[in-house]
Amino acid sequence: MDYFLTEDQMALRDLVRQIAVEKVKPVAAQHDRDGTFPWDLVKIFAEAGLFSACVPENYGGMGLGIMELTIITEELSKACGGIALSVAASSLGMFPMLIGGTEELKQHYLPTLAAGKKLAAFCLTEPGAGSDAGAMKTRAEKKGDEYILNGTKVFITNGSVADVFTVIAVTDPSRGARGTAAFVVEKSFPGFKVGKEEDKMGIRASSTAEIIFEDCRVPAKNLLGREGEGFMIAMKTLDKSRPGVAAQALGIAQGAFDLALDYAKTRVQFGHPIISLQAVQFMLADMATAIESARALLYLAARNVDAGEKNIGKVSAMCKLLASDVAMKVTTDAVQIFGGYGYMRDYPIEKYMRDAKITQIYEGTNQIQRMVIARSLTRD
Ligand code: COS
Repeated sequence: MDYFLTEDQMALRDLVRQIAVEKVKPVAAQHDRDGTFPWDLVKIFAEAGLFSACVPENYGGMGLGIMELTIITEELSKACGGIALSVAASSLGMFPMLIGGTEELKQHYLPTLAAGKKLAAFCLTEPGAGSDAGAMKTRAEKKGDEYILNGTKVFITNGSVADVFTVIAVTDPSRGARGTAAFVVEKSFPGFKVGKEEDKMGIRASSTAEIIFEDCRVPAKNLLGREGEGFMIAMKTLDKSRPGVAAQALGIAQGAFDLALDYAKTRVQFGHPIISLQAVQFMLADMATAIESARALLYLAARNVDAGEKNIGKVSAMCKLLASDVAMKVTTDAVQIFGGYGYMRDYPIEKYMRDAKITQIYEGTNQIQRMVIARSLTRD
């Protein structure tokens, strides 16, 4: 299908596809089994400039957009949805800086992050504030020219491997979501601690950890935007980042589909390859159709975000909702086509099903995406 990619976008896609096939695919199963973070691959991604896609050129980036990040994430996720997340989650951590950072702050942090020399992470979720992000309790109190942070963030992607964290915390508990602020916090700041590293069902090559602030001292100049704007910055961040989750889901779906199609052509039952059976053909037809519909909506959403369209929240939520549901269905059907072998860890297909599940949950569950879409419909 022709999605009207530019020459440069096609060149980027081909480059990342090559890295995915040659470097990521051979080690994906090992990282999944051991739950280890792919530091060697991070170096390769950094050399290829993948961490810099969404960073403007004056901060050392390629000055590209969400469309290019989508291409990168989709291609890497075809090989491994967990390994792909190292790039996507670092971009997520950088978005609040791009949205609310001062010139000085952006000059200070973005070049190193764009070069992939350090990784970033985004801290919003708390034990008691998941879908209800506004219920966060992490406190930030101003004392002189510092903010003192206390609280715990959970399920932080890149949590144990990042050096730079964008953190949303409460500055005025009496004002709800309007009493929050966003900060850039370095791992080296006093009072910063990495807590429990999670042992997950899927995306096991990605780090997911608890982040603890115990009288953590953050310079006041690391405030993003103004006090009161934290929740708004978080929501704007998610509007930009949800296509990234859709891209991850799409890549996972495509990777599983490609394997299932190949398997159906070679697996012989009843004297013929199973692809000659209409039951299998119809499954593959439905899978291919669902994947292309998810891709079409995702590319539209990414282009809308890059064009600076208003109300990107709706289309961004729509593409994440569709692509992640497609990923779950397609990977489940791919396991079905593999039959008993599909259920075995010796074969690569069950990993895709495990990796797919998180895309329906994080950066807002699909129930929250429906809420965002419905609110937009009623408001418009
Ligand atoms: N862009 C800018 N501002 C936004 C916004 C957006 N997309 N969405 C909401 N806001 C603003 C609202 O305008 C409102 O501001 P005012 O008080 O000034 O009017 C404020 O933020 C609060 O918004 P709202 O009342 O809609 O908040 P709710 O508590 O009802 O919840 C949802 C909003 C459910 C959408 C939000 O909590 C959410 O996205 N939850 C999921 C969180 C998530 O995705 N977590 C994943 C972890 S991050 S990897």
